[in-house]
Amino acid sequence: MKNTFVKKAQDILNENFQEGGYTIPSKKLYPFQWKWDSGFIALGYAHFDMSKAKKEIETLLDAQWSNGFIPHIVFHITSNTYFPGPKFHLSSLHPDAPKKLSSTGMTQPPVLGFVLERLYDISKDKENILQFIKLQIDKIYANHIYFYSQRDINDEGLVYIYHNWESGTDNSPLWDDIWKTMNPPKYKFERKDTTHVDPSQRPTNREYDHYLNIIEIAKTHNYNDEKIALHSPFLVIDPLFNSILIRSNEALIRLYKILGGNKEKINYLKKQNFKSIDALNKKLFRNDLGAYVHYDLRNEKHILSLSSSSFSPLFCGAPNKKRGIKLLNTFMNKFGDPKYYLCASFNPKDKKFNPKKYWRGPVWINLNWILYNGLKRYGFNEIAQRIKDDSIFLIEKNGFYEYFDPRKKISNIENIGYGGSNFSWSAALYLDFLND
Ligand code: 2M8
Repeated sequence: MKNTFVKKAQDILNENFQEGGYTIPSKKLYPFQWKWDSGFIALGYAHFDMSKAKKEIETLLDAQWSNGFIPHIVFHITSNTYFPGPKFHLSSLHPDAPKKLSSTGMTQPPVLGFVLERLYDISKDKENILQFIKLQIDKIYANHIYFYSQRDINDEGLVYIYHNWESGTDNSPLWDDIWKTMNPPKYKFERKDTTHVDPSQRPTNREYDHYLNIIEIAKTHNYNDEKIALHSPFLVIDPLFNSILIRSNEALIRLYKILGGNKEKINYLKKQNFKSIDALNKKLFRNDLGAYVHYDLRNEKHILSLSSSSFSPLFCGAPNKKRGIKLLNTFMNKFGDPKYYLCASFNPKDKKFNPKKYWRGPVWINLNWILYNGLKRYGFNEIAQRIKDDSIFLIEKNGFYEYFDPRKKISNIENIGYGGSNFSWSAALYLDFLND
């Protein structure tokens, strides 16, 4: 039985693989290359086709800007099934964007460091994979330098995101109060996502007005980081984004050590990680909530809601053992109710929890993968196993969907897979879960 699902997962990845050497997240709904999707996708390929895993990373890095920035979508082709496309984003406004490839002017969580490390661990031919790593690693290092030099405006070791699409957790209720501080015009545009997916599972048009407005502001400043930091109405320190960066720093340190030499880079990354972990613990942990929260840098306040991102610092080892236990207790208390599959993307006890809507409650396999690895790192094996079992169960019962309803009570009655079908990172991480 398992073999059927493994084959299906491999088929999905192969079918979503494009001539240009990259994999789309899902047909029609997401017809380009996405940054953090590509990282997770490479982990899936690594288990059955290492050359495609490498290609995925190479193609993404081809779109890197000369200042080290890596964009969140690379528009290798044109497509009329997605909005907003290259003509809206206009990455060419930034002087460091490559001329040959258009992209967005925003980024996504920096997964490539830990992805490279996992490729190394999975690969049976260490010499060969090290050659590949040697060719790519400095580009990822340059990306981390970009973050710390351009996105850490208080020089505190924590980097900001300027758009909800940079978080990857796009439509989370976390951002609702920020939308209230804005009053964007009602733009005229044609949504494409809602022609592929039930609109009740996607953001509203008004929410899209906010998303587009932030991009318009960034475009007025030609995507200049300093100006964005001054003018963007959305400026947030995200625990998930920063935990991923810290975890990727850690991975680069290990890989540089394996490669030999590179003393300065190793020292820089170590220093940076020390500072970042300290700042993450001091600035983002709320003792009263027993978890990490987002910080709204523009409005200078914590965002006091819990989401699956609140526990992501386990992934980078930021909490000490005592705090790790506290975090686990909060997790179990708010998200661990046995009537739900793990892990809802937003606190099921919060009135804004919506089990069907994109990032406002459903289970996402990539967040599950991050939490699973974080929990294992602390020896919280039982709950880690529950996350893994739930992820595998949801996929095998419903299909390789983009997200899943966490409510067990409806799972026997209907298919609870939502959003895009034959979704690449669900397929890829299913393979990684099975091979762990
Ligand atoms: C979703 O985001 C895109 C914009 O980036 C969209 O809704 O159009 C998010 O789930 C994001 O995290 C993901 O990378 C992307 C492609 O799977 O889809």
